[in-house]
Amino acid sequence: MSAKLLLLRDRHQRQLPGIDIRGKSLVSTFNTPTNFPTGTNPNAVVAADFNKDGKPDIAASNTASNNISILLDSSNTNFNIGFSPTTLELGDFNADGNLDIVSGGTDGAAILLGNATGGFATPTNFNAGVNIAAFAVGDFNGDSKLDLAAANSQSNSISILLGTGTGSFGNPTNFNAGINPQSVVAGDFNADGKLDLATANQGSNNVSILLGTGTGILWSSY
Ligand SMILES: [Ca+2]
Ligand SMILES: [Ca+2]
Ligand SMILES: [Ca+2]
Ligand SMILES: [Ca+2]
Repeated sequence: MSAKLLLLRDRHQRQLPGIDIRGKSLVSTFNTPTNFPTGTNPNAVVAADFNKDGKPDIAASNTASNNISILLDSSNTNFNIGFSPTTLELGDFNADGNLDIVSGGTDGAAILLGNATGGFATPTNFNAGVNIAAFAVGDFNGDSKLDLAAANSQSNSISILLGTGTGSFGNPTNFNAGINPQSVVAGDFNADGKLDLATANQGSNNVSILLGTGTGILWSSY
């Protein structure tokens, strides 16, 4: 039996502790997908261990059936949200230790509060504006409660929705972005300890950086 030993070297060509993969192929076998049913026209997925069994689970948003599919090891449950979703994100918005799901779309937004066994409460709709292309999750005002940033694709803006810590959000406050923002991500881009946002603007071929003030107010600088 041939032995394979993967030798790792650093940039000075010094040998690092190797990974002994005797008898094992280096080639991964990702060529046989296994398919699981969702709702109709799923367009986004997120992975997390919703039922805390140590194995990742899947949530998918379905644009044509207006629902969110939760795929656990042994079950597949759909939650109707009452609008066509375009995106979904995760966070523990009511700080109970269980992951929750927020989803948005052209006509609304909803939150699904999770429990410890992978179940979710009936979705609650909230006002986040219209034409939501994407959400980013973060604590934008530094109160330790998770907030939302929504990319509003048709109004060329970003909305900040401050979380109450109970799974609800305040009314959206809008800030200018580029044209047709399709994606938004949070990060501290100027290293001042306050979360900022970056948007990908499909209509203006650029990225907007909106600097956070730490109060939930953003400065557009693009
Ligand atoms: Ca799991
Ligand atoms: Ca939660
Ligand atoms: Ca907050
Ligand atoms: Ca910053």
